[in-house]
Amino acid sequence: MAQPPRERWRSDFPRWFDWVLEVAEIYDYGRYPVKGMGVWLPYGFQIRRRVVELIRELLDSTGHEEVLLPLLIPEHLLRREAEHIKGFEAEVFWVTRAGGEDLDVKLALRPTSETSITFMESYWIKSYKELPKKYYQIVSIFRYETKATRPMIRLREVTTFKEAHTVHDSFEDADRQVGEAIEIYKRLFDELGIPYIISRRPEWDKFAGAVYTVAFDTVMPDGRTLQIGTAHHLGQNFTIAFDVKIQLPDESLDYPWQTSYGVSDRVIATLISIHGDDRGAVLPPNVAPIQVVIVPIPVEEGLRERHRRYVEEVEGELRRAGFRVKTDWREDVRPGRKFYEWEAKGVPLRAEIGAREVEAGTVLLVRRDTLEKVVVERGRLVEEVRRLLSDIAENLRRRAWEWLRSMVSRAESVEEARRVLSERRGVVELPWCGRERCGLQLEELVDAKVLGSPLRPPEWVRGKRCPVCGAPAVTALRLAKQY
Ligand code: 5CA
Ligand code: ZN
Repeated sequence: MAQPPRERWRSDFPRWFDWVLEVAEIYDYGRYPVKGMGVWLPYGFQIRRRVVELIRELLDSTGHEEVLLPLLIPEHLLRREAEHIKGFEAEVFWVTRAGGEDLDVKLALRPTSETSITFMESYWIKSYKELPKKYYQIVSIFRYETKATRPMIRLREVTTFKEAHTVHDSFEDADRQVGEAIEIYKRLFDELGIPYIISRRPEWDKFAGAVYTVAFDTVMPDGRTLQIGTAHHLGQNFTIAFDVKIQLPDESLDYPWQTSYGVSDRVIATLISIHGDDRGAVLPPNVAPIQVVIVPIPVEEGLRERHRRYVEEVEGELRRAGFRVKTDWREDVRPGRKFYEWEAKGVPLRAEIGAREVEAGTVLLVRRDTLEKVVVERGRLVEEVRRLLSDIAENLRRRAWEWLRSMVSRAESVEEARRVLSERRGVVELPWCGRERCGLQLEELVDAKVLGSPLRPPEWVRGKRCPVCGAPAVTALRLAKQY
């Protein structure tokens, strides 16, 4: 079988990403005969499982309760909140027939679950004493995306959609919850070494039905940004629409406040992309299905038995120490070919064991992130592997943050912003008067999309002026070429 060419990680990122998903056997995309829907392969599924476990740990440990709601939402529920359906109308998949008959009530494949969970909350929650209440589910959602679909990044079936839904007895408590969501996502992304920028989305780009939206964006290897998570303050919009009332301490009834926040397959797409290189993926050790791959280097006939035993001992020792290890014993594949495959799959450490290692009582370790080689004595193997894996995690995180920081710049004029974004993309911050009209015009003039503003107005805009209207800046506006 002919090998696909190695794509260039930075200079041709979309093709690199397609290539890596295939060569590393992570995700089969583009062959299943429904557009925007991919297949998780065994190796990819294991990465996904570890990311999902991390998300569960973070949510469970902060008082979130996992639930599971139906996939189908009847049309009248989805239409109940006016802004929400306005925003999602064009993206909904509908089930209109069943058992050979037209349905009386059209059923939507959930595009997200605010409507169905709020409907149920009207039965579940009666008093402020039960609040705050935090639910989440990890499910597939369906959106008929019209922008170019992409594996994991823009799907029509999002298979790893974690949506959290919370209920509160005041606006302020919901506000605080958005803050908690931000802290949880920071921890998630930090665990995965994914760098991020947190912005308050502008009014014209908030979630359909939200009071405000806070988003996490990252900068992909080609300089385009990707939204990797969002948290929304929903106010009382949904509880009023669904007539959910709770009793307050003074015994009066009022509509509770809600938030929702979500992440998706994009998180996995990002961790694969951001740490990669021209050889393929480089997986952070905490989610790598295999942390150490042992490649036995063939030896002469006479040494074969000893060599086999030595390799098995090394494997056993690492396994007992708790590492995820695999020995690639395939006899019909040459070591060089094995290196290539395991590098593409992003295994953090490779252990080579040949005659030299057996004779000297050592193991040759090769780091995937730097390709550095380290000769380690058997007696210090476990300790050294532990040190190297944590060093790799740290190095990936540091490298990724350096990259992101290098891709965020400030500009004071439209021309400057436009030039930076067309030369190297990334994110540009401009002083902004805060007016929607100027923001929308900046998108046109700079030829980029608005990410929003920092959560607090930055110092540096003080005394600066909006490049569109010349009024004093109240905050900064971030613009980027987005995925
Ligand atoms: N109900 C809210 C909170 S869960 C919600 O649906 N928010 S969202 O629309 O912003 O989606 C949450 C996250 O899912 C987004 O931040 C984005 O990272 C991811 N996402 C959205 N659409 C897609 C898609 N078509 N493919 C992959 N990921 C997506
Ligand atoms: Zn202005």
